[in-house]
Amino acid sequence: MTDTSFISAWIATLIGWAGIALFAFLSLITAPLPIRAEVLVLEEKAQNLTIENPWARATPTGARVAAAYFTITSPINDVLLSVTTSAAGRSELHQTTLDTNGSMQMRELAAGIDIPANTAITLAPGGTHVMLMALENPLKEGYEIPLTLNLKHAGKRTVRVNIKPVTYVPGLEK
Ligand SMILES: [Cu+2]
Repeated sequence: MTDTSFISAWIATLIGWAGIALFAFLSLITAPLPIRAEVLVLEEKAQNLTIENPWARATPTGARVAAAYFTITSPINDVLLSVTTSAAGRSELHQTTLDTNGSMQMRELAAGIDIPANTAITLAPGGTHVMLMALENPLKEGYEIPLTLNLKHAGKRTVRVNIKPVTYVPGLEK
């Protein structure tokens, strides 16, 4: 093999590799585009979700836990993945259920809460709720606390939770 044929073989190899790299790069930037566009449309639609009537009961002095509720409606299928608030050390999504002995149990909804399209999902006492644990301060009637909802498609939404009287029952407004 002469020097020149060695060099031209080497250049051919380089061009070959460059071609593969260019092809890989092009398929990387072009192929996912339709998928990405679909996600963008989905996320844009998801922005029209509404969160109504966020509320929580006031807590008695010394209580370190509370529950928060609201009604959420989304134009697309979405998932409420988690919630956070500066008012509590920890916040979880919970489901209240009756066990076989008829006693109330709570379990964490680690996978979140499904929000089917165009269906109002209401978190309420005795059902699904936001569990606020390690409260920084008691929740005082007439005050508000911020609550940030983290949704799969709509992203993060912060609402202000109204603190209702400790005896408040939804639907029995006084
Ligand atoms: Cu709970």
